[in-house]
Amino acid sequence: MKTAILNHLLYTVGKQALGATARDWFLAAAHAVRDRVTERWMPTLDGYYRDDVKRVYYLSMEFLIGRTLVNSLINLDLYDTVRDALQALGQDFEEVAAWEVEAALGNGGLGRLAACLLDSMATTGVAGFGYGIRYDYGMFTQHIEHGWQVESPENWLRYGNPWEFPRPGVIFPVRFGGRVIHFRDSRGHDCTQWVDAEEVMAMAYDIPVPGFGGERVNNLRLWSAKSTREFDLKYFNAGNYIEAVRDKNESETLSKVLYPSDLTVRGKELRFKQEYFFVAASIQDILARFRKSHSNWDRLPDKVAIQLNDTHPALVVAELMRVLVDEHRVPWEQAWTITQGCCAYTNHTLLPEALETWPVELFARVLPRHLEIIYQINHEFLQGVRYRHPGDSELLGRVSMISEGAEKRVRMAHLAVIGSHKVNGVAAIHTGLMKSTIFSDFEHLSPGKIVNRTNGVTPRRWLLAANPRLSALITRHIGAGWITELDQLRRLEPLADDPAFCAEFVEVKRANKRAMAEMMAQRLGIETDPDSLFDVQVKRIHEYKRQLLNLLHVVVRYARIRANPLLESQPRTVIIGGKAAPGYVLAKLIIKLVNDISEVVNNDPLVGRRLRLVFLPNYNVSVAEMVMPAADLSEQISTAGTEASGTGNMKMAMNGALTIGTWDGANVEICEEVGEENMFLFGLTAQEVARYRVDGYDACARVRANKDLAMALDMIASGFFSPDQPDRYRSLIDTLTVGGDHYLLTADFASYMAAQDRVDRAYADAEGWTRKAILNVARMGKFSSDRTVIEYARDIWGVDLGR
Ligand code: 4GP
Repeated sequence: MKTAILNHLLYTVGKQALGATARDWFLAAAHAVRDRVTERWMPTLDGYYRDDVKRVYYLSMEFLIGRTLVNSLINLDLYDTVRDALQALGQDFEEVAAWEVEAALGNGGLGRLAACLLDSMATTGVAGFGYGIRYDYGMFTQHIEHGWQVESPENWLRYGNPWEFPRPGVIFPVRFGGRVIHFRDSRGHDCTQWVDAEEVMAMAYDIPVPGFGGERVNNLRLWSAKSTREFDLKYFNAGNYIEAVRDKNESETLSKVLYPSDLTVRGKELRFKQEYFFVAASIQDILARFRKSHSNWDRLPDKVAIQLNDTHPALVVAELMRVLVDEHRVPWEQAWTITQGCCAYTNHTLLPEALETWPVELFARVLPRHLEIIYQINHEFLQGVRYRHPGDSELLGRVSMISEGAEKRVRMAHLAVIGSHKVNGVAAIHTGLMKSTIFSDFEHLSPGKIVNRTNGVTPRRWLLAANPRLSALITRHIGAGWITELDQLRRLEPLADDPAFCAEFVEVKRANKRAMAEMMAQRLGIETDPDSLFDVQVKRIHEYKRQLLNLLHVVVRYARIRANPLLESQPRTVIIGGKAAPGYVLAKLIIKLVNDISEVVNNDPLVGRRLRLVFLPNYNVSVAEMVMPAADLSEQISTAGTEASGTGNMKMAMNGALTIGTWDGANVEICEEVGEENMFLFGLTAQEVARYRVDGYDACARVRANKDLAMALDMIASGFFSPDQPDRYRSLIDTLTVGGDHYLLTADFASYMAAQDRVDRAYADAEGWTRKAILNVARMGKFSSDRTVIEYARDIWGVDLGR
């Protein structure tokens, strides 16, 4: 390994040991590791051909991968080897590894789930291939300036990406615009052609994805847009250099940047084109691979499963139909059976504003043939519905793929549902709500099509790699089997009553908190007490996730200390982190509020060590890997019925945090596993929320009825935390009062405060808390993404894993 690293330093990086920077060493080590990965990658792919296995294609606009070095080392069991080799070369492993820029090709939960599923497919033996976009700029970097979020572009490729293989030979044309012609060919067949379209090329970059144990290495293929003409000679010869490269620049904007919005961006033509761009390239690639060993199209669903990660790749349905029917002359009916047989769709959100629709006008201009195909699919689908439910024109209007209104739009979720053989939600409650709300008509029309697949997270990254202290402790006591069979953690249960184990567990948590405290001191200049309760809410900033409810608790806590400076209170460090979509004004205001409150609280001498509030800037995968192991309390406080699943809730509980949460998303199933006595559940249920919404709700009356709530809102609204601009938060606070409080913070406030009191009491009993924390870890086996993948494989992908 030492030689391999030195060789790469010299021959790949072009440096000598003398004069090499830590980044050079990182690049050299990464290349040496990539060699080992590649050695196992080729045989894996060969084996898939040889055995003609069914392949699973996971199409996702986002893969929030994070850093790769440590994860690869762990999956290949090379961690010690590389650490020692670097040490022998006079380099500190951690310092070198810290130079890796993370691949942040995603916004949040949906993108990180995609990355966890890739790891689990490679580990469990699914021939799983990711397809996505190689954005030049991933998720923006968040800076905090005077308390406000400021975004800057994330130029993650500046120093090259050592993990990828460019494939200039794997390049496909993707077309936009033009028009459709229908004609009869010489044999009298009706034909359709899409003509006069503009072309962009999609070029592949491959990133190997090693499974744990290194037996299998799968592939993630990301597409990058390339212009078809490097230079337009006509302009170039005329001396107009700018015109000559304009076309190149325009086509290449397609893969330039990730849209930095979680939960869908509305109406952006470039986004629409990005979606088609990666769909069209992926379908060409998938079919070319299939055609290498098959000539009968009917076999496609036996050999190809296409999973649509949300509706962003839903154009697959129309594109696959187009290619089969127009290009390969497969009869329509047969093509439809094939398409439905291949496709399945995962829904990640019920929020109505996040359900993707595109104007018919845009379709007609950019993808005219696809619009025709969608109309045809819709026509046939609606005929079937009309036949079964004669006279129910309202039903037809509701299930149609086209929404009528001032502006006609294509409902991408309907296209995905109708074109798939299975549709899934990501937690039991979410799937239930899908069936009873947004997709209730489809549930009646095709019972059994909608199924649940509760999310999971990979224990390799989120426990083994992120929390080496805890994983070593676990392995010492129950062996290493848990790494691939997370249910084995159950064997820790009896140890929750073993004082020696408990002492070790406490020591691990304390060490993780100390490391986190050091990081906060160093990077943010905020001193925190590692013996205080670390209360953590890290996720995208969104009204439905209710960071504001968390802040109301902090303000009340602060006011209580001020009102009674001698008050004994359980020391707390409240940590909040997350990015706001750049155009989401209220979310950005919430970040400013966190920083304003923390400024006041952290500098108030009356408070002492009893309370700290920290905003953690630029929350990303690497920061998450540090935070999850250090959390005592995991805040999962969305309005019931709004968080589809959540996965941060799983990561924190797996690392021994107790959850304070609502009856929402996967919290419900975490509770089933770990027991209600080991969590702090509060608030309205999803049914109650629905009833409040129907019956109407008087938020102002709620505020008047609760002194603490009224006081906290008043302090914020009157400028107590923003003396430089006293009315800064009036509009924000108005959303909770006169604005009607859509996310029902005021309704859940009292019950949240009561749950926080239970937290304090529980934490005061150190032994009792440790026991609960250990039981949380022991009972999290269900939330491995290996389990999730095995469930998808069995009933959605039709892949036999022999389990
Ligand atoms: C997220 C959901 O909000 C989250 O509850 C879920 O755990 C995650 O997907 C994975 O299923 N949705 C998004 C999005 O990230 O962009 O819609």
